[in-house]
Amino acid sequence: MKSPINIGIFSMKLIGILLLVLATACTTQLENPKPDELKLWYTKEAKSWMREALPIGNGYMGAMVFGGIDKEQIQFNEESLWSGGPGEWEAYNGGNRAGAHEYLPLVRELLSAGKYEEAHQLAGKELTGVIKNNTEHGLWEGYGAYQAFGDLYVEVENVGAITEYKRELNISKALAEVRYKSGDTNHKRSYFANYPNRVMVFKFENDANGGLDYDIELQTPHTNVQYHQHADELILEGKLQNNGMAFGARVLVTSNDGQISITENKINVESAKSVTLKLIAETDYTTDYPHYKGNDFESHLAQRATILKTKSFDNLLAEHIADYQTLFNRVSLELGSTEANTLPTDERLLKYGKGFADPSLESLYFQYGRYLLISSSRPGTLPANLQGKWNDKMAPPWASDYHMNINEQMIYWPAESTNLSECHKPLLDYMETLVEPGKRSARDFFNADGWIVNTMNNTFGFTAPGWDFPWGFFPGGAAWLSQHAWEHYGYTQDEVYLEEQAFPLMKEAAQFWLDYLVESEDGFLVSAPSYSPEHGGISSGASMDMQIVWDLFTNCIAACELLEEESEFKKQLESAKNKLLPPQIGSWGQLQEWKEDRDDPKNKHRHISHLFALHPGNQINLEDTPDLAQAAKVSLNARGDEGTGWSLGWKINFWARLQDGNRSHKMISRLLRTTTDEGFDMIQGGGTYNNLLCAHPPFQLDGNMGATAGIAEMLLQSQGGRIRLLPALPDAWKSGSVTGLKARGNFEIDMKWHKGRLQWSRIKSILGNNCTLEYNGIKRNITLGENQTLVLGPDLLPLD
Ligand code: FUC
Repeated sequence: MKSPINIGIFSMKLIGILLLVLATACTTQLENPKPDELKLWYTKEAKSWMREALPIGNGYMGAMVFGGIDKEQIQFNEESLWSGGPGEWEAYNGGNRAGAHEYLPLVRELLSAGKYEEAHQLAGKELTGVIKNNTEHGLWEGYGAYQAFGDLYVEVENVGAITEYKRELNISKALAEVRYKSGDTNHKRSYFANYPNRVMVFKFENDANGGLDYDIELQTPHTNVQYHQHADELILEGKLQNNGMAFGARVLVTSNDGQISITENKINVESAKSVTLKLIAETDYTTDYPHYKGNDFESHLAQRATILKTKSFDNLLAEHIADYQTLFNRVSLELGSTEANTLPTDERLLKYGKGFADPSLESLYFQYGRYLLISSSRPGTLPANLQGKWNDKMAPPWASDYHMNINEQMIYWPAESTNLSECHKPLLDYMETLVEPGKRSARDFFNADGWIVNTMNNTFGFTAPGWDFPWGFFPGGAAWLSQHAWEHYGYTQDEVYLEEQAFPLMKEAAQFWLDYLVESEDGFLVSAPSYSPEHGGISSGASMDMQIVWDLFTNCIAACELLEEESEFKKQLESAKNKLLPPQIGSWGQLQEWKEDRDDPKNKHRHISHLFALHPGNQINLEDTPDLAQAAKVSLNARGDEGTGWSLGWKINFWARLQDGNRSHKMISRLLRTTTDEGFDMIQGGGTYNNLLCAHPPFQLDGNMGATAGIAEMLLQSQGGRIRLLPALPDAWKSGSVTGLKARGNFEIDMKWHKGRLQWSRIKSILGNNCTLEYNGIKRNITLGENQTLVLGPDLLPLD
């Protein structure tokens, strides 16, 4: 018979084994997913810039790589090269029209009298911005446009038939590669954009006996330029014809084995097995209002060239990958893969468009959005514009500018939720540069305090309404941007930032609205005049204005409370907020786009501005305002499931907020439909080019980013003080996992689900904040210490 002690030891051993088994089970269960190789790849060289070339970028510069076999083309940009502004036109002053506000009372009187046509005429004439001349798309003199910078061409000696061609972009490393054989010779090329050293690096290699010849040439479409060649360097210097902006680029050429020589404006490398090119570029632009110039780019380029000569390709690549992955690797997403995973991306996209389920194409698209943001928006750079930093034209669509009536905000929607908070910084810093010119616009047009921006913004402080009233008038732009200032705080909880950067921006944006709102006959505060973005007519109190102002006032009040200050200002906001015209439900159950009930149920317009309160705002939600949420649904259904790229991107988010994952997924499928349309389709549109860039059409970055944000929103939501796990999981993503998504309050969340049901979630509180979690109707308050992690089961109870 065993003694009690022995039994004790025995049972302790048993418990130990059991614990071990359990622990092992948990470890297997909690193991982070191994991502598929995140690659876009093709078996042909790119012919089309917009549809096929592959984008790389370091925030400051962008490049499109074609992978041409005999002649490589690398088309590149530097973010500040813009036409227009004070250099072009001495009288340029951000589009402002001195004394315009004198017409404001009359416009308001006409509106009150119901004389909309006359109000529109007058506002169109007097409350619009001034540019030098009004010509075609993107050729707006004075306003200017983002400019193509140049092309680097490399002629490659190929001997024999070309086989095994492969062109790829590995977004796990932010590295593009081309490989092929010419005869028996293997060729390999690598391309990446290094942020820490602000350089683009390209390497051409072959294993031919005695090496091969490469001819390198730098070109620019600009005409006022000089080319110089030094021993191993191509130098380009120029000034834009349009505004005299000075710019320069350098290509440093190195080869361990080849003979480097110069002919005319080319560098020739003979008998080389390997050639490395380092490309740098800069301009004399600064963000300093009102002149926007004075950057000593020549000495910066010279200094950088000296440093770069000491850095090897391997050195720069290792540094680049480490830097990039610090951001990129924070989030992984697994949605399950199918055999389509093995196909080249263009074929895969085609198959997807025919209805073949390919969830890992969707997760690739999600990660591609993160890749594009990291590549076009890093601390110290300008924000990503309509095309990120990629543009091959002098007159790109919509000037490739900053559109503030949806597009620019959408580009930054995924910044916080997909754990790229640092990439949000350029937008927040850019906002600061708009305050001074924006105050001038508020004063000139509305005789109001505070700052505004309208629909279109350039790099030269254009903050006036656009020069055509129906699309150009949107003083709500700064208030909407202020949501970004607030959200950055919401996710990071950085109070120093809130006090020093966010609150001043928000406060001055709110000050404008305190001045601009007027009391309507029925006693509400409304905006007047007001124009629902690109979908008027002119009226008072269009819903989007009211919802954005509600959002701004709500956030400002919360900020005042957190900062324990500004009690007078806070009181003003509270009393104004109580009088704001609230969202209204119209005759067919819709959420009204205007104060008046005049929505057309057949209208399919791409802008769905009156649903701002549902997303990205939170004034309307399923729980607190179910009737309004239902009305938003009615409106959304009426608008239908088609739309331009960004419009579809927004619809993914709307349906996610309405917790209809299948409908969100339908929008993703629509967006990922393959297209070759490079024109301007303003109605049906939408789609994806072979390089996975979103087609408005034409290419706009917003659609990519709206979808990336939407996918995050389907998996995790944290608005309204609660963290919802898998709130809009579609049937198409039966099993999967995600790591590293961020929730407001500075939490990091990982989840794994199986057959549509959450298996576990892992929540980490970076700052030791408490939170409320919600899944499948269960709610639980969670207490966590600083950097503490908790693993929970589907019942939201701890697993370990
Ligand atoms: C807004 C939209 C257009 C386009 C442009 C860049 O004006 O209405 O669809 O996206 O921005």
